[in-house]
Amino acid sequence: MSELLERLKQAVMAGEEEEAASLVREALEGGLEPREIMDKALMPAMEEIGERFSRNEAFIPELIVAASAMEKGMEELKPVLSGEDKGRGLVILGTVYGDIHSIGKNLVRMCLEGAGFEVLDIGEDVRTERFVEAYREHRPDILGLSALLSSTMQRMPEVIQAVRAEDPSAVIMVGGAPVTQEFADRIGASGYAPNAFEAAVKAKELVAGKSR
Ligand code: B1M
Repeated sequence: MSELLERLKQAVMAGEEEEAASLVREALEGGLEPREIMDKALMPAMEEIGERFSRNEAFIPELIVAASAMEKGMEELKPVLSGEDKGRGLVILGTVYGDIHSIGKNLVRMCLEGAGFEVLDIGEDVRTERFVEAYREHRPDILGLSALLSSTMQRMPEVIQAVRAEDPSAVIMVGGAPVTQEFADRIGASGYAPNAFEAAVKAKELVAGKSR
């Protein structure tokens, strides 16, 4: 199996979409859990391509094709992640303004849906006013903010402030590679999760806390 995961990692890094999808199917058929496939092949592929990018050994086009292959692979995980539970509540999810990274957010969406949440994904590069509008219109149980850049994570406090001006009890969860628990606490977020699987766990805790 580890050889299969290594091939999957290489396929994602090379941007081979069909190969990535087929290897994810093969891994699932072989009995691997989605989390293992994520942690041992898909995530390491993105980390390695990101590191190569930092060293000027890979460039934006390579990042883009790797991202597409990653998304293709993730699509195969979707049916397996979707659970039977429904009706845990509504989450509005978006990547903050100035940030077009979508993969992490999409994976969080899939895991939340799998955990029984309805998710309204309002996309990437979302302006603060748009978060407020969506919050006002739908009154979600949780608002989820994602950021992948150390510059754009600085937008999060602004969104939290604006949404809390609308509803002081708004429950807001934050995450993304540069975001930490310490940062989340400092900006007054209600919750933080380091990855998509933990995001589903944290979201359940947050709605349970709300109903007490
Ligand atoms: Co960009 N990029 N990128 N990029 N990119 C990073 C993030 C970077 C670390 C690469 C590097 O330099 N090593 C670096 C950021 C440095 C920093 O600020 N700290 C970077 C940069 C610099 C840039 C550009 C500025 C490059 C340029 O143009 N010069 C540019 C910015 C564009 C913009 O947003 N304005 C840019 C562009 C891009 C692409 C468009 C080419 C592409 C994105 C394609 C897409 O998303 N559709 C891209 C990619 C692919 C990456 C890397 C390689 C991979 C990101 C990814 O998808 N990871 C990334 C390097 C890396 O991460 N190692 C990099 C996989 C994904 C599943 O993980 O997104 O972390 P992640 O999500 C996790 C957790 O963070 C968490 O759960 C997810 C799943 O477990 N999580 C949450 C995420 N959101 C959450 C929300 C929650 C809870 C948990 O609650 C609501």
